[in-house]
Amino acid sequence: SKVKVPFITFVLGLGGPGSGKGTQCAKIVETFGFAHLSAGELLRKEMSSNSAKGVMIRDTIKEGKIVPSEVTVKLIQKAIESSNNNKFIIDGFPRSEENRITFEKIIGVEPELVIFFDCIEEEMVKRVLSRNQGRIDDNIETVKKRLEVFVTLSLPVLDYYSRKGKVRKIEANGTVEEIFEKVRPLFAAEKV
Ligand code: UP5
Ligand code: MG
Repeated sequence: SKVKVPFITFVLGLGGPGSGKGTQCAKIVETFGFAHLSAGELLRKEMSSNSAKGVMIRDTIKEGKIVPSEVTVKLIQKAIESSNNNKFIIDGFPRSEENRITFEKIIGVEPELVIFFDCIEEEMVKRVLSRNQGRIDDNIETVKKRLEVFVTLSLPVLDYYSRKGKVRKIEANGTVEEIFEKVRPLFAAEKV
């Protein structure tokens, strides 16, 4: 069953671990009235339960791997359906072609716009390791695995949307404000 909202707008915020997706999406929410759907946050909330599913999610995140698509898509679907908003910025999803295909099958809507936060690896690693919020995947071993998964499984998703003309690449190495000044005009230009 597809999501029951008639006029729904999706923007995707994609990029490697520590590229600043969460930070920039929060500013987009604040400035342009979107609802923020962080796939990672939804999964972290779900994993705090000690159910079998919670344990599976925890093990997957600890390994820097991708949680089965149905699990993540269902969480996103629930969040959409319980929101009053009709504009959503999805942060950190889809992370693989399989994720994307499952999402399109279940939700049935394509994104208007895909923002790619393109940050150099050294900077991403530095940011993640200095975050200090107790995330089980913020250690050097898991970060290396997250980077590898990003390159092998997530970049093909960006290639797919690039071929459809939907990707806007933002150079994401500067300060939070500098980066947001490059993000801001996308929303005026695309009328989203
Ligand atoms: N920071 C941000 N911007 C900065 C700047 N310009 N200058 C200096 N510092 C900056 O930023 C990271 C840190 O850097 C923060 O401390 C921030 O203050 C600072 P943040 O905005 O959090 O970056 P973000 O790209 O969101 O980094 P995050 O670590 O959240 O990215 P990941 O993609 O690794 O994490 P996510 O939560 O999306 O996924 C985690 C795991 O969940 C995945 O590895 C995977 O195992 C699982 N997952 C799935 O399986 N499926 C999904 O669909 C989603 C997640
Ligand atoms: Mg994040």
